[in-house]
Amino acid sequence: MTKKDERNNAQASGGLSRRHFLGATAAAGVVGATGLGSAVMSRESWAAAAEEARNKAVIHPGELDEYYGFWSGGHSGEVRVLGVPSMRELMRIPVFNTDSATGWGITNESKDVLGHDNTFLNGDAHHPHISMTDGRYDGRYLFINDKANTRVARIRLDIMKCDKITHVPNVQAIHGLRLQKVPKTNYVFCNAEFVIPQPNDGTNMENLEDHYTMFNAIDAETMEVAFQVIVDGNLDNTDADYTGRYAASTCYNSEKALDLAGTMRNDRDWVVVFNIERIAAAVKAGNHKTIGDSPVPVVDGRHGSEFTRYVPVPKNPHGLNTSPDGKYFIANGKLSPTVSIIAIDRLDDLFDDKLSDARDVIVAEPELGLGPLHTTFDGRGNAYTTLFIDSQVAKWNIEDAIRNYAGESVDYIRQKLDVHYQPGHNHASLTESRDADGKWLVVLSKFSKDRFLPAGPLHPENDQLIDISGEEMTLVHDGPTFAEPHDCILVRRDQIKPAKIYSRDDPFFASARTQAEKDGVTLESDNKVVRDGNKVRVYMTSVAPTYGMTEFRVKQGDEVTVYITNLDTIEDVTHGFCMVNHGVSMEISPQQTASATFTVDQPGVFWYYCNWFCHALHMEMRGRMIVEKA
Ligand code: CUK
Ligand code: CUA
Ligand code: CA
Repeated sequence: MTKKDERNNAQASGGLSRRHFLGATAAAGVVGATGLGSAVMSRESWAAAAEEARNKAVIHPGELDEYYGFWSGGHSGEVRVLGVPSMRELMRIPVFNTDSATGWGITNESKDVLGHDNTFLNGDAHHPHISMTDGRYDGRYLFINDKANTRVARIRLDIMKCDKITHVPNVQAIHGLRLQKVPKTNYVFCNAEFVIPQPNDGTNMENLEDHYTMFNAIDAETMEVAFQVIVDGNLDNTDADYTGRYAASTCYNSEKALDLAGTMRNDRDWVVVFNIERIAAAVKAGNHKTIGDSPVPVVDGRHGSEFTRYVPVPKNPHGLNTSPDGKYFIANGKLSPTVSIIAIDRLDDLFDDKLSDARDVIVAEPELGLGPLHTTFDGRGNAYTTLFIDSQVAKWNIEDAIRNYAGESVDYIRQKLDVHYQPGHNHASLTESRDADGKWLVVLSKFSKDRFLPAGPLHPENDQLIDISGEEMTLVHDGPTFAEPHDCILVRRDQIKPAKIYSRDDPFFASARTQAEKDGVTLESDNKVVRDGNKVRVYMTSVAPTYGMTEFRVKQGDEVTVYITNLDTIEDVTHGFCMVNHGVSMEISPQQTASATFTVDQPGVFWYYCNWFCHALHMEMRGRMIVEKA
């Protein structure tokens, strides 16, 4: 242990024990930028401040929220849109799941995205991130990973629908995902978590030396995988810097262990730093290989490579977060009570081999409490780290932690706030961009226990809203939420520009238009049945409260595709189409075309009806499919 480390440890254990802190906070409420006891509010003024904070989160009927929040839906496979600070759920965007309300997974337009041969009914979404230009959210796209089936999806934020899904080859379980911030989001960086045999074709299951995982970059426009980088160990979370040149990922399994105890054997695992410039240059120059049938360029970034550096950090690190001033990567220690702060301006020297030790890029390793998982920022120099085991959020000052590590005796902890319970991610407003504004903090707690009315053995999670605009964090809202948002992102409402109705030339239903043109049908006006062997295409319009056709005839055994074009132009007049007893339902929003294909096995009369309430005569919006005996 160095002198520096000794002082650091003495500071952390002596001066800042959790018990001491809890006691002080409970007694009176502690404020002040210099830490404990510098100014003590009366119980009354503390209560008044808390009341004021809570009132800020109240959005009255008819008023709009200041922020959009996009939540991952965890293993529900969807994305949810909330208003913040009200925490009202505004919308659900089905992505990796099947959705009865909108027809996601049922319609041809969704199958164009999911793949018509898609057999996956599940997904596991963790990390939603919004595209950026020059380090600021540009509101174009949201990207999200699917750990369950090794995919990455893109959502268009104008229509709030998923428009592309990429299956990442050669790897298993895409987990950590972040975007290149500067000059703009050209790459989506994503980590494959699990180490697998290469090739994984059953020929190579015993020799662990040939097993590895990879860091992946996806082209944000084409959604093709641009390159893959072989690494030592495994990969957990990732983030990118504000120069566009570096990305960094945590590894919790440097041991490449297959068992739990094995993954905890080393006191230090590492952060892998990726030199994006060098990797992109090598790929461009053709200095790469490919694996199996996949055309994706692969470079080797294992120890000794020019593409990566391995920075040892304690222990099974999890979250990796870039500070909004662009100065630091922060790796969260999980099994260590510390976070490791990496100075990004030392990475050039690290890659040029000018440092004697890779750990020379670490400028502080503050002790925060038990189970640090993720860190977020207020743009005023403070960081907020979730402590999973302590069930707290620690607010701490980055520059003070660095001074402390350098040997000055300075308290860097500002406050610890109890949360309920066992927090994973936390996320402050605009925190991943240059515009981090330090107003709101969402803490995504994994357990809710006693916080809500019980609803059976399965409990909701608890997303808590905390006001961080002042010196003191104040808890203002509990938000029950279902299976299991890992992460969220908060953007100013002016940064998102949703469409009110569809544009008729929207590429989302381009394939319907292509088919209609082949059939000589005009989607906007024709109501027509086109027979093509045993394939029948039924084109109809809809205007509240009627379909363009109240009856169509097909034959038993036909494969029927119904295309509906909603001619309503009034915002919010969405129609539905549900074919009874055929497993078909879908949304058709104003000016949208939607289609679904199904087989008619049974002769008889089958009603179809509108299932999105659209009019006083919504119940009457219906028609009959007449299936003649074969
Ligand atoms: S991970 Cu879930 S709590 Cu998938 Cu971002 Cu850390
Ligand atoms: Cu159309 Cu309900
Ligand atoms: Ca480990």
